[in-house]
Amino acid sequence: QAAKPRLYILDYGAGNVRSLANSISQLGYEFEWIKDESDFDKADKLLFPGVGAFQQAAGMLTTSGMMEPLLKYVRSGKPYFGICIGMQVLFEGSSEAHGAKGLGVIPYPISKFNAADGGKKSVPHMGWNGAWRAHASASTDDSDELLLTGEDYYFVHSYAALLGHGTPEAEAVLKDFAYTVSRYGSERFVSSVRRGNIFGTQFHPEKSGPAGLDLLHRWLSAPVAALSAPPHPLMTRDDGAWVDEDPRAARAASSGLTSRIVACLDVRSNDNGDLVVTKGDQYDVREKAEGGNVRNLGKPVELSRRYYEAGADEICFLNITSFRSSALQDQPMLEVVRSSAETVFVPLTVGGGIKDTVDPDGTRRSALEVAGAYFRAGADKVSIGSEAVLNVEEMLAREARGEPALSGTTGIETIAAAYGAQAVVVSIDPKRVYYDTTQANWLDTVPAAHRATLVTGETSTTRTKPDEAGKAWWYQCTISGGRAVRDIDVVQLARGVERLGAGEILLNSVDRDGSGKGFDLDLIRQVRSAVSIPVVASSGAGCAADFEEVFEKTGCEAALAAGIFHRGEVGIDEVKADLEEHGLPVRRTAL
Ligand code: 1PR
Repeated sequence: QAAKPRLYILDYGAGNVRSLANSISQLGYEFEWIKDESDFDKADKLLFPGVGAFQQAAGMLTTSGMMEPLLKYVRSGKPYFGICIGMQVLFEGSSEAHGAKGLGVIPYPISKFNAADGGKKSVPHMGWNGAWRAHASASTDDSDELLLTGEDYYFVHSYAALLGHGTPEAEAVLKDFAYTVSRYGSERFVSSVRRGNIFGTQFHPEKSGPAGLDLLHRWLSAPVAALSAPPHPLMTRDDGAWVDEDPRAARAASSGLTSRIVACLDVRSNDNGDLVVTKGDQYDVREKAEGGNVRNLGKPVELSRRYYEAGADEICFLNITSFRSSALQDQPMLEVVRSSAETVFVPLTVGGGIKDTVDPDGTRRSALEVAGAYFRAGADKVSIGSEAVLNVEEMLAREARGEPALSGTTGIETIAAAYGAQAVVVSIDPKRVYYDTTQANWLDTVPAAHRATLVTGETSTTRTKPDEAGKAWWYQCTISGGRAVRDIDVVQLARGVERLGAGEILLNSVDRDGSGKGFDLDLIRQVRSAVSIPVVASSGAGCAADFEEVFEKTGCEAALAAGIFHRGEVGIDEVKADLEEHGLPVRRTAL
C-alpha cells in the first residue's frame, strides 16, 4: 500500500485557521503545519487558508520568507488548494493592498466590489452564495469534480477577481483558470479556480457546512496524481465563453446571497457558577418571581451543535455579563468557542468583552489580543458592543474639535486592520425614547441632534403600529447590556462604526428582545439605509413569518433569533421553508 500523501497547511498567523484544521480532522485526515521552508519539499499536498486582508497576508508571507518557497511549490506541479486569500494570493495583486504583490500565477487584478451597485448591495460580500461552472464543461462525470454546483457556499470578502476588470488578454488567462463563477448584485466574479495542480476557492469550505466538507473530502481523498500538473483532461474548455447565469431561476431576483438565518446564544454564569445559555425579556434574564434564578436554556456547546445540524447559517455567542469582568486569562468563553468549532462548520461569531482589559495578575490585554485569542480558538468574527459606543462618541468629539476623526487605536480599527473588516461586527443595543405627540410643543423637547431620525406612530411600518398612536420616538444607544443609556442615536452609531472599519452590524432592540412581537422594522430600515455594510436584524422574532417580513421590508442581510429556537417553538427548517415559499433564496443542506 502506498504511503499516505503528506498534507501540510500554511498558516500566516491571521484569522481562524482552527476551523479548517478541525474540519480536516473531522474528515479523518492528518496534517502538519508548515514551519519552515524545508517543509514545502516534504509536502505532497498543500492547503493555504487565507483569512482577512490581502495586504496583511502578502506582507507576512514576504517578511517570513515564505513567498518564494510558496511560489516554488505552486510551480512544482504538486497539489495546491488556496482558500479565500489563499486563492487571491495566486493573482498578481489586489487593489486592497497598496502595492503588495501576489504570486502572479494568474496575471489578473483583484478588485473591490462596488457597494453602490443598484443601492441594494452591502460590502463585504458576506454569506451564502451559489457557484456555477465558468464554462460549459466537456465533462459529464461528476465524480471527478471537486465542487458541486447547486450548493451554497460561505463567502466573506470585499475583493474578488471581478469579470471585466482586466485587459482582454488578462481575462483570457483568467478564463483558463476559472472553475466556477458567482454573482453578487450585478457583478460576476471567479469564485473558484482549477488548472493543473492549482485549486482555489474564494469561499470557505470549512465554513460551508456539509457542502464544504464534501468539497474538502473530494480534494483530500483524490490521488496526488489526479490533482497534479499538467492540466487535467477534464479541464478542457469549450469555446472559452463565460457561462452567464446561475441556472437556478429563484436566484435571479436576489443579490445572489441567500437569506441568512443566525441562531444566537446569550451565555452567562448562572447562580451555581455554570456557564449556561440564557434568554431575557427586554434583557432581563431572571425568572419573573421575586429573587428569580437566571433562566437556563441549555449548554452552549451542545446547543450550537444542534443548531448547526438544524441548518443555522451562522452561530452567535454573546457573553452577556462580560462588562462586569472580562479577563482573558482563564476566560471560559474561549473553551466554549474551541469546543463548538470542533463540530460546527458554519461561521461563529463571539461577542462580549472584546476590549482592552486587565487580567487578574495585572497583565494588560489589548482588544486586538483578546480578539486574536477568540480567532485562534475558532471564531470567525468578534462582536463589539459597549466599547463601540464609547469609541464613536470619542470620534465625534475629536471631529468637533477639528482633530482627525480616526485615532487608529480603537478595537474596531486595530482588529479590522489585522484581520479584515469582515471579522469585526458591532452589536448595537438601542432603546426607544418616546414622546407624547398629543402634547403641544412636544417636538421642542426632542434633542435637535435626533430629530432627523424620529419615527411616529403614523409613519411606523411595524405591525404594532396601532399601539403607537400618539407617540414618536428615536433610538437611543445603550451600553452594559442595556443598563446605561448614552446620548448618541442608532444612526450616528451605525455610521460611526462603519467609518471606524466595522464589517457588519448586529442590530438588537431592547424593546423587542424576547417579546415575540416581530422585528422592529422601523429601526432596522433606519440602520440599513444609513450604512453599506451588512446588517443582521435581531430581537423580537415570534414566528416564521416574522423572518420573511424583515427580509422583504428592510433589505437586511441576515436575521437572528434566540428565544423561539431555544424553546423549540419554531424550527430553523420551518423558517427556511416559509422564506422559500415566499420566493426568498435560502441555503438548503441537501448533502
Ligand atoms: O458590551 O461588548 O461586552 O458586549 C455584550 C454583548 O452582550 C452585546 O452584544 C449585548 O447585545 C449582549 N447583551 C448584554 N446583556 C444582554 C442581556 O440580554 N441581558 N444580550 C445581552 C443581548 C440580545 C440578543 C438576543 C436577541 C434575540 N441579547 O442577543 O439574542 O434579542 O432574542 P429573541 O429572538 O428571543 O427576541 P460588550
